[in-house]
Amino acid sequence: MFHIAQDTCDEEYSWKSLITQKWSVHLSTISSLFTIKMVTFIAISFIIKGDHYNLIHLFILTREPRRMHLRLSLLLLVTGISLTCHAQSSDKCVGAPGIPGTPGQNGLPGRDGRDGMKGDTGAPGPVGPPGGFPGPAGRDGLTGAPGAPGVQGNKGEKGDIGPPGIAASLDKELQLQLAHINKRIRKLEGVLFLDGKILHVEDKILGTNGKEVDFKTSKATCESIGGSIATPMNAAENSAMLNILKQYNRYAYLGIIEGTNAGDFHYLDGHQVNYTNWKRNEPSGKGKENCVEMYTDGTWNDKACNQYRLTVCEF
Ligand code: MMA
Ligand code: CA
Repeated sequence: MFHIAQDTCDEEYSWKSLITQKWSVHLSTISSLFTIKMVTFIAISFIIKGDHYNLIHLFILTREPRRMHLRLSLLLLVTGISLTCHAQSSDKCVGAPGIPGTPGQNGLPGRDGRDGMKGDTGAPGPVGPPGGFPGPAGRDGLTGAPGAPGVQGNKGEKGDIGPPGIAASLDKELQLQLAHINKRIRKLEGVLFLDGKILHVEDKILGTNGKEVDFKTSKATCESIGGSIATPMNAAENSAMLNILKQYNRYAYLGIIEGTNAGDFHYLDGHQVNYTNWKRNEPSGKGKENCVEMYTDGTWNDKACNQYRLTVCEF
């Protein structure tokens, strides 16, 4: 009929619970059978738990015997409710911690997980056993580089003697061609002479390109056009070269160099010089100035070969 809190309680609560559970239920059903002794017992229970309100009601009921049984039943009902609520709201007590239970058994295995990502490509497999068929032939390769020239063959046999010709001096056709060529050369020499580029001196022609370079370059330039660096062999040639230097107001190297012995100057073909025009107190280099330059007064000076001098060639 009434719900009672199930917590472990102290002694006072046990007493209230006893009253509520035992007395309120059972006495309400047998209230018609109450006697004075029973009423007295209930009154004592109210006194013990300090319920003065119900205690007063109990005495009021006992003074009206006619309605006592009905009132007593209702009173017991209210008392049970009161005790129950009182016990649930404020008289709970904290019990001692219980002993932990034994661990449960392992659960069943879970379901399979989802498929993982695709793995890396595996390493190449081992070479298979021999016995496969050879593949088709490849295409022709590129043409190789030309080989080295072969060894020169033996000289052939001498040919037959040709028919007799005519002397060049008697060959009119050839003589006409030579005359024509000489005429054209004289015209060109005349133009260059007028321009101051060349000078005739005895059987030599002297010329310049107007450039100033060191001895080595000047020599190479002259040789590259079929001439050689100017080398006066006498006073006339020296004078002709001086004319060119005066035009350009520049010094020029000569085709003369110093040998291993200091002061031993010679031509480029190795022959000893047989004409010189040294300035006074020159050569003075004592083996340290291995080239020879011409000043603008026509005199010579031994000089280092790395200076920039006018290129003058002879043909
Ligand atoms: C320079 C140099 C020489 C030359 C002397 C003459 C100082 O050296 O040109 O070769 O002999 O001048 O004084
Ligand atoms: Ca000198």
